[in-house]
Amino acid sequence: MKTFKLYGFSPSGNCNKVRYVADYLGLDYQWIETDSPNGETRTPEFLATINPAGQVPAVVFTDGRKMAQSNAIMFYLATGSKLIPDDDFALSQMLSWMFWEQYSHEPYLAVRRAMLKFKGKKEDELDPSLLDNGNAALAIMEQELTDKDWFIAGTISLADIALLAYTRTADEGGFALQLYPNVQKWIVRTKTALGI
Ligand SMILES: N[C@@H](CCC(=O)N[C@@H](CS)C(=O)NCC(=O)O)C(=O)O
Repeated sequence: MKTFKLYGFSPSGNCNKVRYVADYLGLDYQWIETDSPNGETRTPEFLATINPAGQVPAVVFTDGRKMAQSNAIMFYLATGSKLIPDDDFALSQMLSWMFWEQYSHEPYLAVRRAMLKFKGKKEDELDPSLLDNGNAALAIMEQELTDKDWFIAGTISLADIALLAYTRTADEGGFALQLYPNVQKWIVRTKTALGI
């Protein structure tokens, strides 16, 4: 059994991804609320004992081992479960979506939301490329979901959970989810499967 402390900020999609997996798998963990926008991940103690990169999510296992990066943590927690396909090619496809999420999706959907929701910015103060690139990411998801319910292997996997985290809150970043009906249906499907 993987037992751990999960340092996370409740509104953060990156942190919630890990929480979704841990809850879905019924893992034994303690959530430690960590106010990242207000510097709680940048204290000398946090940097020295939890994550030298100064970010959440971060986990500390009961044996003292630590891990950061949402998608890596999810992968470790879910290893051996049905959230990761057995087939090597499907597993690599799952990872492909998870890398894409961190490089081509989260930097636009999460950042635009953070600017509006936590940094007090107005729409007209934001870099227009955030909206354009975020919509490009949503359009790719919409296309991918044209003829399937899940991103890979015909069932929910970590790819869906990684992508759900900031897609479900896209409206808070000023994105019009109604333009993406396949994505909207997939959000409901994935939330239902996770029981959230
Ligand atoms: N790539 C990282 C991103 C983590 C991240 O950006 N965490 C934010 C909260 S969502 C944070 O802790 N920011 C505080 C800071 O950088 O000072 C992951 O997926 O875990």
